[in-house]
Amino acid sequence: MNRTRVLVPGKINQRVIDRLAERFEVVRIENADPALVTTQMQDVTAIAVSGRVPAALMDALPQLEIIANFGVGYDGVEIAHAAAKGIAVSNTPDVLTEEVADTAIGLLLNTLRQLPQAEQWLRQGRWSRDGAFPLSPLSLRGRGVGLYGLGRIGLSIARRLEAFGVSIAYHTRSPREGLSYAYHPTLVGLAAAVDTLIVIVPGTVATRRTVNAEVLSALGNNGVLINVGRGSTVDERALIQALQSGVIAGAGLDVFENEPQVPDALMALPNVSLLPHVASASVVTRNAMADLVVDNIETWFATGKALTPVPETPFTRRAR
Ligand code: NAP
Ligand code: 8YV
Repeated sequence: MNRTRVLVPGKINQRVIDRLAERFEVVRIENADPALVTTQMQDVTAIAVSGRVPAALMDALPQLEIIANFGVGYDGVEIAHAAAKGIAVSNTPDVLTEEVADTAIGLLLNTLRQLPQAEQWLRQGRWSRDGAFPLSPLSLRGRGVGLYGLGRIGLSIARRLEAFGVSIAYHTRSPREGLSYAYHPTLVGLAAAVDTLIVIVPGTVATRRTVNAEVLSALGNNGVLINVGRGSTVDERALIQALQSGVIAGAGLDVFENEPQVPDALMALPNVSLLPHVASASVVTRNAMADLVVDNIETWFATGKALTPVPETPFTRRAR
């Protein structure tokens, strides 16, 4: 009997491949280029992906039913096209929430207290040679933290921040019920009210480059920007200028506009802490994400429903 074929464009966590191979025929192509789709791949009904799925790749696969995205953020998938074609898209919410919130707090402390630089000072023998590491100009003490995004991960970050004794405010399109954090209907209003801004919104057309020169200026010269959402949300050129000229005091970034490229100008700055998109990158959390990718595909074919479909594609298999 022919086994259901699942296409994997580009690299993905090995556990996804191993688990898929138990039940499906896995077909791999180097990247999401539709030109790599051969006539033998015309019966592919599912994609498992960590990265991009352009509209043209969907169009090259006439039997495609489901795209299972490795990651809660699915900005790499042309979602409007999938929705218009009746292709279900699933993502990996919840299983990474606490890990990403932990990393956001780590990045915040690294940025403020220069802990990576202090460790380098020790490792380079400078503690014994030159004396104590210089005092960090910035501290979390007395700060007001604003969350741009208060969904699953944003709320987990806020809960952690409560224990640090800082004030907490947020901006989203609609206020969340039952929370005591101050709500700001505009991003610039939030930035003006706080000195620390944590970005944890999805990368969408509506959030694109919304952290711009005006928002950074409102954050002020003691301001610190932390981005664990998507690089597309921040105007990177405006950020570099703001950091170079003292418009804000520092930044901690896990995500960038053009990953894995990080601008030299950003790397050269002493007042930034940079991570290579690792917020969910522990073995335990990536395993849970891999399992959810495969479980979505298995459940789709077994029951006709994805486990964690994205809101734009609430399809069942029969009613697509
Ligand atoms: P979520 O539960 O869907 O939360 C999204 C939040 O963003 C909500 O509070 C939503 O509130 C707000 N939001 C969305 N669009 C907005 C807009 N245009 N203006 C203002 N607020 C907006 O998602 P999540 O699970 O917390 O994940 C959030 C994002 O984090 C993901 O989409 C992904 O891009 C990123 N992420 C990054 C990493 C990493 O490795 N760095 C790991 C995991 C996730 P409203 O709908 O009320 O506006
Ligand atoms: C992953 C992420 O690094 O879930 C997300 O949205 O950004 C991260 O957890 C990424 O999806 C891996 O491709």
